[in-house]
Amino acid sequence: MSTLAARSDYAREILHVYGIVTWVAIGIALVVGVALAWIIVRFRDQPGASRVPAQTRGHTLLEISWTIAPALVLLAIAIPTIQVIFRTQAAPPRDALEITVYGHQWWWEFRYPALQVVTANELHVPAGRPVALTLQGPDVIHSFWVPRLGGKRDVIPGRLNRLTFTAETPGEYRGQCAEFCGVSHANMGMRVIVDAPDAFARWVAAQKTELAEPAGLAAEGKAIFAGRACVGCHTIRGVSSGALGPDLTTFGSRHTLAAGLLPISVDNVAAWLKNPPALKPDAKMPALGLTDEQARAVATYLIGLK
Ligand code: HEC
Ligand SMILES: [Cu+2]
Repeated sequence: MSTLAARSDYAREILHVYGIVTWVAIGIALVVGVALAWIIVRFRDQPGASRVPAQTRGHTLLEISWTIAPALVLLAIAIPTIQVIFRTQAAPPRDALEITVYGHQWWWEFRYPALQVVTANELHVPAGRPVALTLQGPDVIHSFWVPRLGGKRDVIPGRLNRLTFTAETPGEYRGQCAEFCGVSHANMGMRVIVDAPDAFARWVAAQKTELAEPAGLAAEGKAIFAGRACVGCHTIRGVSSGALGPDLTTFGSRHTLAAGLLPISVDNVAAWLKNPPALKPDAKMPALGLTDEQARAVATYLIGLK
């Protein structure tokens, strides 16, 4: 999660301004440091020196120059900064992939309206194509931040913020909510998976294929899921249509559980289902009193959804 290893046009723009500010600051620090060292040595107390050195008041040239010099420094920083603000706030190109990002306490929802795909916590984007994120939120302020790709941009209830970037290199990039949003703010991670264009097309196709009817333990899990409150909060295409929690239609194709909290495995998912707030403080999914066997059956069913 380093802003210094930029892998998108947007992140490079920010790094460019960051570089200018850093070099300007290093230059000023050198001038001040050298001048200070020189003054300390040159004007140190010496045997026989008079106690009070000559006093200067109202030196016009000095006062004008230390007003103009900082103004020039600020100008040198402001020009590239303002240019970058305009470049990164420009309307997204026409061929951009539209994605709506919802920041929830404490997980991320990603909707691809044109592709009719909905997922959570792991955002897939194609390399080399601009993506236009629209950020919005139903509860409190969050902030979308994937240091190597883009952000921070706040996710503000009642307001649409935009963030456009083109990811360069396929790979996995970690992100994190960057605006304190409550008890589990630190547990509100995300991953952006940048796919080569053909891999992205395969991922989209996989999100939309008909789900196979489960058998054995997974079939038991499906029956438990369908008979419980789960259906009121979670969507599984063809099974339920809840909207308070993440869409689980292709839960098994994700790598992590509950916004990057744990890797997905039968043990971890079963532990989550038995008592979510025990793993993630104040999680908005309640413990629903599943037994160990029931939790394992549902976990097996959910992991099979891919
Ligand atoms: C009151 C609504 C509610 C109910 C009922 C509920 N959940 Fe959840 N569930 C949520 C919320 C909200 C989250 C996101 C929690 C977080 O990550 O902070 C979640 C997260 C999950 C996750 C992790 C999803 C991911 O993408 O990482 C799974 C799996 C899950 N729930 C399964 C279930 C199952 C199975 C049931 C029924 C036994 C159930 N839930 C009942 C609201 C609910
Ligand atoms: Cu947060």
